[in-house]
Amino acid sequence: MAKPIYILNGPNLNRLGTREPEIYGHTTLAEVEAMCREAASDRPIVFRQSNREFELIDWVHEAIDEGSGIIINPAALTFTSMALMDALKMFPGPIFELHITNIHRREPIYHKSYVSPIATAVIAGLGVRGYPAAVQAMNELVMTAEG
Ligand code: DHK
Repeated sequence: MAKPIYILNGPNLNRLGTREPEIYGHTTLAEVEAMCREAASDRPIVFRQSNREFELIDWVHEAIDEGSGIIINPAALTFTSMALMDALKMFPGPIFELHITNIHRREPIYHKSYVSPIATAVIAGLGVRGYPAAVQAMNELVMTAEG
């Protein structure tokens, strides 16, 4: 069985759809999950969200053993968590850092990411459609790696 792509979401993304819709849109996280499952076609995915830093780190550890690739929207932890960065450094496969908004067009506090220096790619500013786009690209990458 093909190893799953892990899609991990950080703090406050459980409120997607009602959280600052003028910035993050009206699509809910459950709808984003459905978009990702469709984009993944036969590839299994693990789709999770947590407001707890340690839980995201535990899931990265799980992906080290079980996953083919990681797509992560660390949300605010992007700019604060060296612990999450250190966990991601141990992951042997491709890592996509994903943001719904273009963080580089926002206030300076959103400009320095701890994840970007270790990510294979960064997707920011496509809105929620960045998720299925990331899944499609990741699927092609890991399929190539699996030969
Ligand atoms: C989501 C958040 O929660 C913010 O803390 C980030 C990111 C941006 C997003 O665009 O998906 O800065």
